[in-house]
Formats: sequence, C-alpha cells, structure tokens
Amino acid sequence: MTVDGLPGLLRIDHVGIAVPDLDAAIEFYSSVFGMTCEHTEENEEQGVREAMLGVGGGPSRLQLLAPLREDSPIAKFLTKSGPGLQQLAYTVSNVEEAADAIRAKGLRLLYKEPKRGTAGSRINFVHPKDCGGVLVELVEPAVIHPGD
Ligand code: V0V
Repeated sequence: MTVDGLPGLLRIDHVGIAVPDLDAAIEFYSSVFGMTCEHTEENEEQGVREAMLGVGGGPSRLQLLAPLREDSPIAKFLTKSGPGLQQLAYTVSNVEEAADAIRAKGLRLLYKEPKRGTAGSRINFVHPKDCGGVLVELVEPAVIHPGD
C-alpha cells in the first residue's frame, strides 16, 4: 500500500465506451470528432476487441470496446444498457498497491491479482456498486511516460 493509504492515481488514463461495431465506432469518432486511432487489439481473456483513440494530440484517450463473444462483459453491458460509457480508468504506477489501498477502504476489487490490459498494461477494476455506479479501472502501463 502507498505511504498515505491512498491509491496514488496519476491521471485519467482513458474513458471506455461499449460499442457493438468497433470499425463503425472508429469511423464515427474519427470523422465527427477528429480523433486518431492509435492502437487496436484483441484481448481474448477480457472478451473484447478494442481501439485506443487519441483526443486533440494530448494524453487524453478514448477506449472503444466491442464484444468478442456472447459472454464478454461488453456483450452483457450492451444487452443491459446499450452502447455508452462503460468505464473510467485511472493510471497508477503500481496496480497492486493501488488495489490494496482501495481494498483497505472496504471496496471490492474484481480480481485478486492484476490481469493483462491494453498494450501490456496491468489492470484491475473496482466493482461499480462500490463506486457510485461507475466501473473504475486501475491501469499500470507497461511504460510510464515522463510527466505522467
Ligand atoms: C454492470 N453494472 C455496471 C456496469 N456493469 N454499472 C456501471 N458500469 C458498468 N460497466 C451493474 C449492473 O447494471 C448491475 O446493477 C450490477 O452492476 C451487477 O451487474 P451484474 O449483471 O450482476 O454483473 P455483470 O455480470 O454485468 O458484471 C459486471 C462487472 C463486469 C462489472 C462485474 O462487467 C466485469 O467483470 N467487468 C470488468 C471487466 C471488463 O469490463 N472488461 C471489458 C473491458 P443492478 O442491476 O444490480 O442495479 S477490458 C479493458 O478495459 C481493457 C482490456 C483495458 O482497459 O486494458
């Protein structure tokens, strides 16, 4: 755990949006908002096809998440809530320490150990029912850039 007992958030890493069709969503955000698709990836374990889009040339990023299969969390989300905001992700320098700090406050983390996220990152999630209805993701990037 961090010295002050807090999770040590560095910045907002990305906002995640559930979409039924990844290519159509990339086209929408590129043509309407001028975002740039920086990275796409399939994450079999999470059951998603995803794209990371840059916003305005700065560090802000939008993550588009489409289901790879029926039992994907994104497929369930789309069925229940329809397309829209699915998660808010924060960058941390150490995901285990951040998770421990949040657990110590009595909130439920979804995983005992971090799992693999986008571009070699390590991730965990706080249950949305313990976070005012927001699925919070903790992201430890493979590389932390200067200024993060
Ligand atoms: C479900 N609920 C949500 C929610 N998903 N509330 C806010 N935001 C969401 N995204 C609500 C749901 O409406 C229920 O409310 C309640 O939580 C429990 O839902 P449930 O149906 O019992 O549970 P499930 O089966 O829908 O599962 C929900 C969780 C699941 C959060 C446990 O989605 C999950 O494991 N998510 C973490 C993994 C994930 O999202 N992977 C895809 C992104 P009521 O009806 O009880 O009021 S992968 C990713 O982000 C990567 C790779 C990356 O960033 O690197």
